[in-house]
Amino acid sequence: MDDRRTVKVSKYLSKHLRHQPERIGLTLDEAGWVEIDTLIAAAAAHGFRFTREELDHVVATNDKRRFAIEGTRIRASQGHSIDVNLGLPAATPPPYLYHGTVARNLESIRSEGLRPMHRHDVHLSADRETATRVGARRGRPVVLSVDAAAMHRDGHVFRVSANGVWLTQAVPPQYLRLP
Ligand code: HQG
Repeated sequence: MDDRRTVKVSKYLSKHLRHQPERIGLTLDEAGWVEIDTLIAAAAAHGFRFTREELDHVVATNDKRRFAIEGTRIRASQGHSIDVNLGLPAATPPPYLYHGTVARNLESIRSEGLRPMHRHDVHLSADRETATRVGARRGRPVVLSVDAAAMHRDGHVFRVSANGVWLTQAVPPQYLRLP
């Protein structure tokens, strides 16, 4: 399976396991899971064919471990825009977390803090390198530090996805350190 094919299948999975399952007639359960056989059949019925072996390869080699398989089912580990309850327990964050963005968002972030925008939660990284990569998707990356310890002390809830992304509902501006 070449890299281009792997990325293509991965993007297809992201689209239908996070955002638009109905586009191929899929229904995810409330935690975001779907039977792998059902997914493969629905994709094929809508003109995109891939094998179980290809799916396993994508899941195993994905750079961000975006997908999780449990038994006969698969789900995206985070990043949904559709309503799912991942059932992740609340977790104690490290003292600082990081968020990668770009300069054009800073003014608004300075006044209203970080908001989940079209996703469920604000996504935060445990290290600056990862946050830099996240920001770089949109241009020259700018990395903000989040005083996660203070947020946690003040009652904000954090969860960590199966692939190590820290999630919280919003980050008010007073917890942010901007460049
Ligand atoms: C920005 C990818 C203005 C925020 C990545 C970001 C990540 C604001 C954008 C994951 C704002 C939202 C998530 C405010 C936030 N005013 N702009 N108040 N609050 N923003 O894609 O964090 O490849 O929803 O800075 O690697 O960039 O999909 O979030 O620029 O882990 O697996 O609004 O998506 O992973 O963009 O990325 P996104 P994100 P996957």
